[in-house]
Amino acid sequence: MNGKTDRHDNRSLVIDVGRLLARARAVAVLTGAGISAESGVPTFRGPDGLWRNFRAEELATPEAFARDPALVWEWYRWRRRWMATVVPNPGHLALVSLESRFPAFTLITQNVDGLHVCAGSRHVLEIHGNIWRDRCSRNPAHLFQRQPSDAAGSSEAAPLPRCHCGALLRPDVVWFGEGLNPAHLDAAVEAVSSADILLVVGTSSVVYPAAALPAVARQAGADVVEINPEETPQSPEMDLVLRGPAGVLLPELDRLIRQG
Ligand code: BJW
Repeated sequence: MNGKTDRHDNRSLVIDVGRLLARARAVAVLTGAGISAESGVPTFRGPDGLWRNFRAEELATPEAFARDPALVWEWYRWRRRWMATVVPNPGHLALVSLESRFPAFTLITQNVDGLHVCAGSRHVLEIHGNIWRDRCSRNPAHLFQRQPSDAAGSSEAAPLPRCHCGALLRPDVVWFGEGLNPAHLDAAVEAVSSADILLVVGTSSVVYPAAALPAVARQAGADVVEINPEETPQSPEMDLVLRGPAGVLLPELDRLIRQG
């Protein structure tokens, strides 16, 4: 198949997805790192997802933090400095616009960068937490909001942050082996179970329990659509697949919906 045919096929698929959206009353969207890639936030997996030869699975764990909190904080401070410089892209903004068109719309994100809320999305579940909050490693009720403007000063050599109780602080994010906030997970399951359509955008669909949400939606009768430039292990199960960047395809879908 040549590039021209690919583009033509994608166009007609975009129109198909636009038709599904036009009929829908309840929409759920599951996003992953890929939606922020066009803002300049590195994804986790693939050759560009490595940080100093470490994989996310080696750093985003309670064991890694217990073993070497300085290394884990170094990674998070590096990511915060990076994220402090980025802004929402057309993919985030298209989801803001789409939200206003449906009676029920839930945006479930695995991203911790806060860009959906920054863009203006209202009904957002940040199921893996938020990198701009610190939490006490001894008392999880002790939370501390950080600002992107603080990130510039957080050099790698700075002392590790501590709670007023003396314990180390950690980013308020969900690491491997840790449970998600049950209220967030319940709300996400409820949203995909009651959705007419679930858009799965920019995720490799390998990290659970988020990766189970498309199957939950499908079993409840929703159409499930993947938006990703690359094949994922779940692509064969999708009702429709749009191959391409979220920052192009989501604005196209939004335009179709606005045109009626
Ligand atoms: C574009 C693009 C463009 C690029 N446009 N797209 C069942 C089966 C097997 C294993 C498990 C299971 N249940 C649980 C597990 C274990 C584990 C797990 O899933 N392991 C797998 C790796 C096998 N899960 C857990 O441990 C979870 N906890 C749990 O289940 O606890 C049980 C429990 C219950 C009660 C008590 C105690 C325990 C927790 C998982 C937490 C994941 N955390 C991280 C770090 C968050 C903090 C941080 O950011 O620092 O979350 S890991 C990392 O992966 C991060 C992401 O949110 C997550 C998903 O990654 P994502 O978003 O998909 O990114 P990538 O990089 O993988 O993919 C990017 C995609 O974008 C690619 O496909 C590109 O093609 C695409 N793309 N440009 C559109 N322009």
